[in-house]
Amino acid sequence: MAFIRTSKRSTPYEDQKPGTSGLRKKVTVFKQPCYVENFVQATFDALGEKVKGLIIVVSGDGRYFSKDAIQIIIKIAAANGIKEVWIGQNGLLSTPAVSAIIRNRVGPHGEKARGAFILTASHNPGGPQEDFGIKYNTENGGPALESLTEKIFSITKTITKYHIADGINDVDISKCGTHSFTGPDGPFNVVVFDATEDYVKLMKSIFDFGAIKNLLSRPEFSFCFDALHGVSGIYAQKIFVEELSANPHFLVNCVPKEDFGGGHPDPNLTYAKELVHRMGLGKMVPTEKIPEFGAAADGDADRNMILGNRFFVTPSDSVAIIAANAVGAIPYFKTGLKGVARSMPTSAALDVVAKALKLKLFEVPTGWKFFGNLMDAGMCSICGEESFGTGSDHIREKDGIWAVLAWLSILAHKNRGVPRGGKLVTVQDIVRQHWSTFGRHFYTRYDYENVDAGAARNLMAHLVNLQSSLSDINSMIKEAKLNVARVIRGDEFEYKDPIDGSVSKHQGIRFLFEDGSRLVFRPSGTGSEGATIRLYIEQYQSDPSKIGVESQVALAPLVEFALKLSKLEAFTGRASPTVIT
Ligand code: VG1
Ligand code: CO
Repeated sequence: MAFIRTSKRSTPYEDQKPGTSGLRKKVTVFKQPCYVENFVQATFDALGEKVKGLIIVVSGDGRYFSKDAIQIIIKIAAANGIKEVWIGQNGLLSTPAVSAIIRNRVGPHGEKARGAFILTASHNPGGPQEDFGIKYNTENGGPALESLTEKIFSITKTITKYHIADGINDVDISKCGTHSFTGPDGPFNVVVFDATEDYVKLMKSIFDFGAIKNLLSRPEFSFCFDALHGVSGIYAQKIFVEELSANPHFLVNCVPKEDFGGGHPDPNLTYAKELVHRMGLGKMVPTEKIPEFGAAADGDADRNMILGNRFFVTPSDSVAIIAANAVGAIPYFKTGLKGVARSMPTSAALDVVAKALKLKLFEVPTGWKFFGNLMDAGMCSICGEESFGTGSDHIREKDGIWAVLAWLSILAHKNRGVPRGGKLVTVQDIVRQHWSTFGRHFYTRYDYENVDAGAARNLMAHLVNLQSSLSDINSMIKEAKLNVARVIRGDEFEYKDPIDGSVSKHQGIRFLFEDGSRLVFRPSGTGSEGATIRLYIEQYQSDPSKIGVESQVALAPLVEFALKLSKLEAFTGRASPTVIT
């Protein structure tokens, strides 16, 4: 079928600035005339001449409005000289699967995709009144770096036209197959393929599926995976049930829904209610037997939460434990780790492991894009964020299902000597063992969602001012008899990328204490409305007699101090946070 290229006039929007991970707004905002068109055209303009003849991937977590956006992007891509658009069946691909496809999938003539539009607002809710998002990933499979997103943003502010194919009708993305067209730049194809095949192949090359299958077949082992109605469900079905023969009853909410069943597809103790209940961590005691292992992923399947029987593993501990056990338990790492990395607010549990294993540790700002250069340079194998993000250099995104397979591998490894029917080493045993070897980093995060934007700015300005009055702060600690150590430093985190030398400033306000404790404040860059303030609180404990204390109890003095110091309630009018992790 032939099409022609037409250029349509458009007027710019002022608010198309990509945040921590792409452009995220309410669906109602994305539905404004030319809103999607402008952003997509601006991305092609920012990439410049090199878009001609490229293959790009377009898909996402299946949230409401994805199908409309896919059809628009196909037509704009065709008119901009893209050669092929690769789409997961039904427009579904998890964020990690997109990254894997860019890096590994090869077309019939040996060509690879060089970029992707990922349609997701990740852990934010979906539906007509909720959130949508578009994120551009580049040829290494990772999110576009700030240099590119800044360029896209500046183009969106002055854009006057976009190009669109005239003569391409909506493409049927519900069936696998190729749709061929001819345009002014030559042939243009839309290729629809199975959404799971590339990712499943990659996972099989990383993990020992035989060992995991053996663990899952043990009658004394049970598992519960909750996809929260996000896209991870299709991968869970393929990998856990079809490849690893897990009992299908181990999976819950594994059919993707456009509105995620009305919930937040956010794998934490507040939003993953059903799983939290099943694992015995809710207010009610479950009537069914509690599984040994529980896990959840977010809407686009790049986040994960790991639970044991009545036990929560903090994401900061999770990455440290994976790093400490990777070489023995996961074939991909058998020759050793190249280095490890964490985002700044993530606890230092990983630092202690890095020191013991004599590995280099990198501390980067919040956002997975900052790990990309380190991995491309072969300096980092495993990395993580406190926000339920864990992953490795197998791709350039965090990876929820990978994290679950990593934990299953560690469980399989620790239980390899336990006879069938014997008492299993549990998730809790593994974590407690880790704490007794490395010490424990008590950790909590308070999120204040949808705070007035002006109030949030004033709060941050107040915190910046406090950095120059540490002696006053320490007198206050003394006078109020707060049970916390002396503050020795207050600063704003700044990062210089060791590979490309780029500098990222204002990445969070830190107060560092004499005993290694930390308080971090930063505004979120992923919200779609108002401002979200995050407060991160951490304290290290190496005394074995104090390691078992309840986390919120251990951290109470620091929390009290953080709220007093920041005057958070006075600034925001919030007496308590929206979510505590
Ligand atoms: C949050 C997390 C950050 C994560 C980002 C994207 O960003 O804190 O660690 O990388 O979300 O995750 P912010 O700026 O709101 O704190 V996802 O799963 O939403 O792509
Ligand atoms: Co996500």
